[in-house]
Amino acid sequence: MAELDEITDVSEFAGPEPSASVPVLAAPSAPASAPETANLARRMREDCLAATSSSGAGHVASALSAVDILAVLYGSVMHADPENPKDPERDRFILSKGHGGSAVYAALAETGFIDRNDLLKNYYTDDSIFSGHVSHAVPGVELSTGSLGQGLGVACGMALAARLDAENWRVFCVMGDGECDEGSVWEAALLASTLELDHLIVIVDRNGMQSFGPTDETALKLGSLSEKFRSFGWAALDCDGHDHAALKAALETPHGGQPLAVIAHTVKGKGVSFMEGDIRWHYDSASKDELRRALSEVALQDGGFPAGTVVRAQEGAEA
Ligand SMILES: Cc1ncc(C[n+]2csc(CCOP(=O)(O)OP(=O)(O)O)c2C)c(N)n1
Ligand SMILES: [Mg+2]
Repeated sequence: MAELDEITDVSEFAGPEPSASVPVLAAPSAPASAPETANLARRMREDCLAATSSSGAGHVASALSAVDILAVLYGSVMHADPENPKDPERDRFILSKGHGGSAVYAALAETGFIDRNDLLKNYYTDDSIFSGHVSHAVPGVELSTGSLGQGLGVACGMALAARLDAENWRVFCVMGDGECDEGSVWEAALLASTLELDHLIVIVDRNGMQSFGPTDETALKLGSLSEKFRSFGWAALDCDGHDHAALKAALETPHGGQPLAVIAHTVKGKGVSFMEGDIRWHYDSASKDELRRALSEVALQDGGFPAGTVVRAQEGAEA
């Protein structure tokens, strides 16, 4: 914690100075294109890494796994207004795998709901609203989670509320694949299809790992989750959970009369070579040297724009 100021200034790891025509992330009313959501994802990865490393928090790999899903949701798919986080018309988002909360905070910070410096300084510190498992004390967060298997039931309730109020907003719920070992997930899944909750969209972060290792070897055999959801009366499809165009297309698949499940195939720790697929990073946080290496890798993943461009533009640098 003593070196917070150094660590939270991720711009030192970024690329060249921004050019005069800085592309700034589009407002939610004008959905971002694939390069812009790629750029959003890169900035989110920087934030997840910096926040978890400086605070000594775990679960960085779980957050990195879901970053692309959240970047597409927040940057391109969901209707959500940072100026009005309680807008009754907003789409609702639940991170049911609440241990990956730093990814939600990063999405909220990088789309203007919360202050990024506040997040990086206070994440996982005593009395902070930014608890390691996602908290609804943070503006833009609908539901505190952390005990796995609960988010989908709440998402069903929200989708039913929208139906009863004749509202058009949707509910997006991201779950872990290990989380699908919980019986409550499948009880809620049956409820959703029984009630034909077609405003409900689940995205399973299918990284093939849970807390002790591979899902199918260290816990229950999950097999094909899309087949399972279909057999439970859902529309369901598989996609690459790091391909933004594929994710967007999957999330916009027509599914009239049925809830939709997108099984997003991901890599735990995605974006940092020494974290990818290594169970250590379910628990561990990066040392200062590891953070430096991780950020320098992530800085190269900028969706076609010079690394560091939008981070500095948002921090008020003159474009
Ligand atoms: C009900 C419950 N049981 C156990 C845990 C402990 N736990 C935290 S993360 C985790 C693994 C989750 O794996 P997965 O859902 O695949 O998420 P990933 O980190 O791979 O994205 C477990 C078992 C918990 N949080 N809640
Ligand atoms: Mg998993």
